[in-house]
Formats: sequence, structure tokens, C-alpha cells
Amino acid sequence: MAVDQIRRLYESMAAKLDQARTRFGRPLTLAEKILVSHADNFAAQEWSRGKAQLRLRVDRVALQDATGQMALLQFMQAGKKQVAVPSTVHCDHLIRAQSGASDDMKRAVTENNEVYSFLHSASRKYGIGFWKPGAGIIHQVILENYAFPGGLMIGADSHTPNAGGLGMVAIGVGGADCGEAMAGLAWEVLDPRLIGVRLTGKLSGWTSAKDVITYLLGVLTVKGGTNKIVEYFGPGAESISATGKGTICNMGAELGATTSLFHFDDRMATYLAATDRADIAKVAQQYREHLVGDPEVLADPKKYYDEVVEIDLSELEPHIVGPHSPDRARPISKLAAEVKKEGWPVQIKAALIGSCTNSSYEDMKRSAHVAMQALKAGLKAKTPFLVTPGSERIYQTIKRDGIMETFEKIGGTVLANACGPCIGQWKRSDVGKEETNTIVSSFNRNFPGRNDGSAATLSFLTSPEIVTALVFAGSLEFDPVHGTLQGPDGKAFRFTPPESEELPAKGFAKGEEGFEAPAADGDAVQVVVSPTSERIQLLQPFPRWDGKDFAELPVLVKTKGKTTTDHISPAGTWLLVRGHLDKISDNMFLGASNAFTGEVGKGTNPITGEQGQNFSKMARELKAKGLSWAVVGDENYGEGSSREHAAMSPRYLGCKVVIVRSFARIHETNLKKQGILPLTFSKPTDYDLVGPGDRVSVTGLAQLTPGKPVTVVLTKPDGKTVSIQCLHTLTDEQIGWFKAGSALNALK
Ligand code: MIC
Ligand code: SF4
Repeated sequence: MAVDQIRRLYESMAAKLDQARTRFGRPLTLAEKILVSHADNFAAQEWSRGKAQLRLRVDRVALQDATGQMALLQFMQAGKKQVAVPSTVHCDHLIRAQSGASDDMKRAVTENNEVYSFLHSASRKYGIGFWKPGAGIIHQVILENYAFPGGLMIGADSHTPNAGGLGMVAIGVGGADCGEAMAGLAWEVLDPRLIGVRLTGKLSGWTSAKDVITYLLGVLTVKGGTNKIVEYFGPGAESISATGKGTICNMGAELGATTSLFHFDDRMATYLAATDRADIAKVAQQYREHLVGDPEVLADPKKYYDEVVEIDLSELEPHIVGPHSPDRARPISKLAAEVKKEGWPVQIKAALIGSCTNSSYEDMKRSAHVAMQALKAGLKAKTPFLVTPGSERIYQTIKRDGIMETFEKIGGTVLANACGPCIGQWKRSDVGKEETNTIVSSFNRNFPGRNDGSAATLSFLTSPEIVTALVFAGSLEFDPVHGTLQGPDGKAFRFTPPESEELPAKGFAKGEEGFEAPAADGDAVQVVVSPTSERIQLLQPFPRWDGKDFAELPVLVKTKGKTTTDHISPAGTWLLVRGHLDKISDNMFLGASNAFTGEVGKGTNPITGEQGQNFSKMARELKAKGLSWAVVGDENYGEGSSREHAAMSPRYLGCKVVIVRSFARIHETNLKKQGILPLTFSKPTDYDLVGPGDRVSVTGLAQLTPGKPVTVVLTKPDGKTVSIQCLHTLTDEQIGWFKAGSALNALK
């Protein structure tokens, strides 16, 4: 957004915030200030944390090439000529990491030509900025170019909150939400509860921003942030760079949080200036009072936040989390004992740094500082080392400043500025498919199968500097803070804590930044989709609700334990068909654990009784017979990615209702948007009542009312029935989506 638009937003805030202080009868937190100043209609809006549905006007929409395909396909159905809010598309997810940046880029451009042409032509036509493949990862590019204090943004990617590092409310959503906001509609979200994180002390030594969030994950767990905003403040916040703040907010997605953000400070101003936005820094300084919490809130946070967590940065130890879940946290000093106890493979097979989470200049420089020490001491890398820079700017700068050379000297491979190994786009040949092995990275996710497509890979997440130190030990039992390694001279070698300036002294180097502005005359541009495309399929509207209750639906799958969107709709090679609903639906539930049989990705055919069948194949058979089906799930169902394929594929293959112990926020909304009924057991233990061969009936659908439970009847194989109560969070409008068959149908 141009600086005068931002100034206008800030100017308009004073009156709105006063109105809110009067109405709420109290001072405001920063998150509230931003939400209030983006209300579609403040006066008509109900405000009630955890209850009200907020209608907001967003400043910006961000799309990436994997989820963005569906977002644009849905936007196109709305029949608008141009997007109503500034929007950008970023080509980052589809680039496979195989043999290094330059070859990988060439391959990606050929391989994904069809998808890039579609995204490029649609961007040109509808007034969307286009960031070419190689330009960088969405969140890093947004931080460098678009994020600003006090703004409100949505993005079709769960790590959109990265922009909270610059004091923005930036929220990850499904593509349908983006499509609607781009079409000019107000955007809706549940009024979030607020977690205040008060930081004291100072980051120093080995401890980095990453440790704030990996520690917090251990405290709050992957469910702890659901429908909540995490707001960071306090005297310790100033000791964290803007990009470090970005890391913390980025990984707030792993808490399930709606978003995370920091109060505006000088570190943000410095970063804005270093990224050519000194003018924005200046206005933000001028309106600082609107871009931080009110003084009363800072003085007595417990009174204004629903929960408060205190972290003393001076006491915080470096942490490492994993395997398989980002909340399995402990200080690095405690890892060795756990490795022994659990029998995890000690040898580290690969070490990776970078990604959207940790690829700032500071991250790279601190890692290089560690690598330099090892080189000087004559240590050799014991583990392959892969680096993914977050953007072209970072890439060019680390190249100019000799950081890349250091990485190369330790045998590192610099990959393209893209998601690559973070999203299963990593072709590994060093371990067998089922071989249990250990990897460490500075990324944000570590679900089974996440990096290399193999569920046998145990992935641990920590800061980039710790990852780099581990390269020289090759062992998961090494603690770089307290431990020593043996140098070539036989003497013990101990690392000193990493050091780096926060920003490049010579400023950022610039390369081919890779931005393309939309066409001046969009009408003249044709969106390129070949009718025979194997990658893009134009969407057909889903059928309307037929007005009938759901009668005795077979349960296609009852999942047990963690069911992330990576379990429901895996990424990796499936990214190739993210724009093709029919084809991608072949991956449905491939990673899900079957509660009845213990199998992964397979189950028993509810009609024929055949065992070991693939879920998508079974669903297609049911669909061909005109039968619909249900899904039963566990806690925090749909955790992780914003990919709406995890809702669209079930919908497309005949799913009517998903009943779980609890939902992750984005996925629950995605189900609603696509016309599937999301229910939760009113008694979580009722999950155990659902047995093999049960049928599910849902009654009273015509009377579906906000806040009123619905009755679900389980019909057992012997004909006996059990009746249970389930809850839903549908609003009147969302009930309209359900009846219309999808939010998009309701819109038309
Ligand atoms: C992720 O980190 O899981 C992704 C890949 O960026 C996803 C988006 C996607 O599935 O395309 C996300 O976080 O939303
Ligand atoms: Fe890409 Fe990984 Fe970041 Fe998702 S988390 S945007 S896949 S780098």
C-alpha cells in the first residue's frame, strides 16, 4: 500500500479507537485496535471475544502458487473484472529441491509451465501483482515489501502471520476467503480471544527468536492458540529484530493461533527503512500510540488479555522440538537423554536452514558465524547441509557478503528461493522409503512425511544456528551450548555463541526481483487454461443441499490422533494437481490413521466389506452408487495448512458431515465454505461410541440454528441405535452456505 493510504488509515484510527474505548468501557490491546479500525461497520458490529463473528475490511490479500490456484478459480466464479483490494501471487511452493538453485529453477519453469501461465495470465487480467518463480517465499517477500504496522491482511497460507513481525494482523485463511475478499466482500472471522505474551530480559548468546516460539509451543501446545490472537509486548520485545519477530509470529500458526503480532517499535522502523520504506517508518513513528497497546494494558495485562504468559528472555534456553509434532519441546540440553530413552536414530542425515520461518540476514549470518568457527578449527561437516534463502534479496545479499561462500565451504547446497524441502518437494536419495532416520531443520512444520514424503523420517526443528552447529557433530546428542567436539588436533573444541548484525551493513543487494505488475487493460488479457489440462480444472458448483436429513451415512473413515491437513490432503508430488480437483482427490486421507484398523491411508469398504482399500477409491465407489458418507475425527482435526483441498476433496467425493472432538480454525471454516457440516461431539468421549460399520444420521437439519445442538444417531451393525448430541458453530449466514451447497453458491 502506498504511504498516503497508510497515513489515511492511521489518521482515521483516533476517532475509531475512542469510539471503541467508550463502547467497551476500557483501554485497548493492539489486536483490538487493528480489528476495530478495520470493522466493516463498527456500530452495527457485535463485539464479544470467542463469540461474535467479525466482519472486517482487509487491506491486502496474499496468494501463493499452490493454494492460490483454487483461490483464483473461485474468484473467477464471482464474475468480477478486477480485484477490489491490493493482491499478489507468489510462485514458491511448486519448485522442487533436487540439485541446487539454478537447475531446480529451470526444471520448475518447464514442469509447472501450465500452472504458472494460468496464475500469470489471471494476475495480469484481474489486477494482481505477480511474483515470478525464484523471487522468493510468499511470507518473506511480503515482509520485505508489503507488511506494515497496523494493517490487516489475509493470505491463503497458514504462515501469513509472519507479517505480525511488523505489527500487522495477518491471518491465514482458505482460498475461498481470499476469493471473496478480492471480489469486494467483507471478510469474516470469529472475534478472537487474546493471549498476551509479556517479554522481559534480553535475547543473548545462543538463544534466538526461534526459541521464544518453540518454548511457547511446549507451554501452549498445538491447540493452545485456536481462535486466539497472540500479542507480544514488554521490555524484552525490543531485543528482538523485526525479522526475529516475524519468525515468532510465523510459527504461531503451529499454536493454531488466528494470528500473532508485536507492538510497533524502533526495530520495526529500522527494518522498514532498510527495505526501502523509510517513509512508512516515519508515519508509523508519528502515529505510534495507535500501533501499540494502550498504556493501561501494558501496566496490567492480566486485566485485558484472556491469558498472559511471561517469558524472561535472559533465562530462555535454546530449544528443539520434534519429532512429528512442533509442540514436543525441550531445551537442547535435555535432548540427548530423551534420544537415548526413545531410541531415536542418533545420526543426523540432513540439516536444513532457511524457509519462510528463518531466512533473514541475521539468521544466515549467525549460522555462517558458527560455520566459520568450525572451519577455522578444521572441523568437517558430518551431515549434508541445505540452505533455502527466503527471497532473491536475501540470496543476493548473502552471496555478496560471502555468507554463501562459507556455506559452500562446509559442503552446503544453496537451493532456490522457494519452499522446496519444507513442503515435501525434496527429492532425497540417501535413505530408503521406510528407513527411520533423523533430520534437523529451522523450518516450522514436522508432521510425518512433511519434508521428503516419508513418515519414517523424524524431523526436529530448532534455530538455524543450532542446526548449523549440529552439522559438525552429525549427532542428535550434541548440545552446542555446553558440549565440545573433537578437533583435528585431538583437542576439545567448543563453539562460542553466534553473532551477527541484524541487517546488512552495506544494505540489501538487489538482483532480479521478479515482480510483474498487472496489465493496464485487463479486459484484453485471456486467462490461459487448456481444456485438456492435467493440472488445472475449472470448477463446477457443488450441488445445493436437497433439504433432507442425513440418513444412515456410512463412516468412510474414523481417524485416530493427529489428523492434520497433511494427513487429509498430502503435499509433495500432489502439489502438481492443486488446481485439478478431480485428480488431487486421489490423495484424500492418504496419511490418516484409521481408528478401526490402525492402518494408514486405508480402510474397510463400508458397502462390500473389502479390507485394505484406499479411501479415495472407496469414496468414488460410494459416489458412483449415489451414496454420501461421513468422517469422524479426533482432537484439533485439520491442524496445519490452510489448503482447502482438505475440505474440497471430501466434498467433491460425497462427504456430508465431519464429526470430531475439536477442529483447527482454518479447516473448520474451509469445511463450512465448501458446504460440509462440521460438528463436534458435545461430550468428547462420545468419539469412542463410533464403531466399525456404524451408520450416521443427522436429524433436524431444516431447523439448523446458530448455537443449538443437533442430534446425531449412530446405527450399529446389529440395528441398535445410539443417540448423541453434537455442537456446531455455524452462524445464520453460514447456515445459508450449507443450504446453498457452498459459500460461493450463496454468493451468486
Ligand atoms: C504449509 O506450510 O503447510 C503450506 C504448504 O505453506 C500450506 C499451504 C499449502 O498447503 O499450499 C499452508 O501453510 O497453508
Ligand atoms: Fe513454504 Fe514451508 Fe513456509 Fe509453508 S511453511 S510457506 S511450505 S516455506
